[in-house]
Amino acid sequence: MTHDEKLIQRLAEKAKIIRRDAVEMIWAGELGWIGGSFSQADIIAALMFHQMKHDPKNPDWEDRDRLIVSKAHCCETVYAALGESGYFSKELYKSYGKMGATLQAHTERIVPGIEYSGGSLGQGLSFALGEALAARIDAQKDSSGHPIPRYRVYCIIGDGESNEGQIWEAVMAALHYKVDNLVAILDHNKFQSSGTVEERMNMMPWVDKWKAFNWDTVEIDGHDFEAILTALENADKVKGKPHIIIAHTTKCKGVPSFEHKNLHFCKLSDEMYAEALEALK
Ligand SMILES: Cc1ncc(C[n+]2csc(CCOP(=O)(O)OP(=O)(O)O)c2C)c(N)n1
Repeated sequence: MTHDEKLIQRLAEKAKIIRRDAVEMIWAGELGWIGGSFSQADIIAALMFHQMKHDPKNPDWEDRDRLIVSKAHCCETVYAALGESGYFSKELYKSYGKMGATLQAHTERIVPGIEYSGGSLGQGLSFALGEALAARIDAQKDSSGHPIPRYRVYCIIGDGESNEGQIWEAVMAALHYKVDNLVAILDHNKFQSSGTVEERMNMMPWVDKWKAFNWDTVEIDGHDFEAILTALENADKVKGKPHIIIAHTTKCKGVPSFEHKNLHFCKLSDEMYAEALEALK
């Protein structure tokens, strides 16, 4: 263990809060993406409550680190992390998914703190690459004349989403431009909307694929804060290439009776709502 136990506990508590708030949103909206939103919750907590430099009072601060959630359907834990950080009032959760509401079922840039409007999968990594390249503009230079990027860009992609060809175009381009301030995180929860990733489009072995593209590649347990923090910190140290963290996760993580089920886009019954709140007390 290299990280302070108190830090790990604080992040675990934040992850629980954002899962609980996500449940309230999905309950209020009568539909939601519980599975994929919960699988990425620990990663989101580590990024937003520790790793990233950002300022809820100044969401457009030019030098902020960027979080691009390419699997933008999994919006509830992202909104919950923003609300918990103070980007907007948690009152907004009550209108989640309603006609005309700010918080819709795919992230949109109208929400303070949201960097990317998504929904059509496969495009966020390209967007993140553009943001990462932009961080070199007007950047200071190191002693050998290389630009020191003004911020880092984190991009969460899905394993089902990785069927999209555009992901792999971005992978090639990011290496070509040696974009080392770009960290992609694969939420490898083994499911997509209509079944397992393996049965829909088997892309194994994942690690070999990313390594073949010469990205700095690491494979971790995406629910282990120690592992998440270490991977994020190590990514800062490797220069000259982009980084991929292949995070093994569990769809619906956090509510034991939901785990390993593909609750992709679903309505919570009264019993499920009660079970979720009980598990996340
Ligand atoms: C271009 C495109 N094709 C299809 C869809 C429909 N769709 C919504 S979610 C989803 C599954 C994505 O799987 P994954 O990235 O693994 O998401 P997770 O399981 O983490 O929710 C699909 C195919 C879409 N939103 N965009």
